[in-house]
Amino acid sequence: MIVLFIVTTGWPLAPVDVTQPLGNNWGEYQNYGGSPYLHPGVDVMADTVHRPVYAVQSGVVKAWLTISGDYHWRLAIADYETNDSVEAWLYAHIDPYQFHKNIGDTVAEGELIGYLVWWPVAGFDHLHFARIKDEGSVWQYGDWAFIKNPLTIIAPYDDTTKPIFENSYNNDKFAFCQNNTSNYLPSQSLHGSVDIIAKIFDDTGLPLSNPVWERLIPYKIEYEIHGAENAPVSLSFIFHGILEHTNNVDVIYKDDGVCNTEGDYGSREYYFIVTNTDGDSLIESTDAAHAWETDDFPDGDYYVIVTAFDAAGNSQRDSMLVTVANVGVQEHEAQTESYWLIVSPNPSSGLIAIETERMVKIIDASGRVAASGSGGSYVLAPGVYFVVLEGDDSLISRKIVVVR
Ligand SMILES: [Ca+2]
Ligand SMILES: [Ca+2]
Ligand SMILES: [Ca+2]
Ligand SMILES: [Ca+2]
Repeated sequence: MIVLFIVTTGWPLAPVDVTQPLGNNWGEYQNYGGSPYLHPGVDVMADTVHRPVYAVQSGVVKAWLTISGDYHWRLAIADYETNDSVEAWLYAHIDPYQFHKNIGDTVAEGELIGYLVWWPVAGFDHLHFARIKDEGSVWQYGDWAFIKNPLTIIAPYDDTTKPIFENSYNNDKFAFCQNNTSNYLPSQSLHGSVDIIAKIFDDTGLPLSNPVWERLIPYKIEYEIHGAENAPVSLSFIFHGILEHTNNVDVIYKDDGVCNTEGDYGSREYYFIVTNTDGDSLIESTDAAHAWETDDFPDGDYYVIVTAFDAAGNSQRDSMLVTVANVGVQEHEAQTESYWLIVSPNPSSGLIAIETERMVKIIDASGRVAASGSGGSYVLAPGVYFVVLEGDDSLISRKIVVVR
């Protein structure tokens, strides 16, 4: 038997047992004029200036430093004293000119540790709050890892609203691009490798002085496709764990002249490329290679369905009817009947059917032959594979994605 202990903490601003409004979420797109990045924390909003900040957990102060001027001083409070790797809470935007804890101080849960700095954007006073990890006697450089979304630990999190879908492309719910390009495709004639883009935001249900700041990213997004062939539910993104905040922003967010993702004080528009996933929870550069491989789906009508969740479990789904028209591919297959190679479903959850009149090899991502034989059913572990016709010098192949 596995017993799972879930340890929760209160909030770092009073009242600590009441859900506080948020102004930026974990992994949220940010661009204040430099390079875009993923927000490595949650911003707990303060309705007045100089609000007191309280430790959510006992520990020892390992860092008191600023990453930029007077506005960006931060405390890192490790769970316990050690020079080895240890998890900690990060409390940023602490006023350096008022009382605050210092390196080496031990801190009790609920203890006052400092006061929020007055923020230069009126009304945006906030605590940048994150779960981090580092090692050493003193953490001098602020080069720690951002390891966990605080909303997975903090309680209560009484977010009362569902995520909201907005139109991504004119009056259409979703937008469709040739994989990793800005070549937008009409939804009535999708073909080839297609990225699906959905515009989504969430809020906590708690008002802020500027409604733009209430627009957060959701916690989790999934997509699926239903029609003559189905693509089973696939995890697109989940914003709960390790965040490499300067990497792979463009794997998650579409940002071009049509789907123009924005995240600053004046505008927050989030366009998610829901097909950029291998199905796992890690956001990697290789995820961008993935798309809806429509040539594995017979021509016809399909429902594209996207579901978004917030960290409190509220969910919303939306769908759009589209048409696959792989005209060129079909003509090619009709002319070369002996070269038929149809793989379905794709992506699959493990069981795939291969239609071909020739022998095939299934090759995994490291180049090993995972299976070989004639047409029929194959069961594959999660991963990316290529099916190739054996002995074929014209290189007819299909990529298969098997998700958990
Ligand atoms: Ca919500
Ligand atoms: Ca933009
Ligand atoms: Ca991944
Ligand atoms: Ca892609």
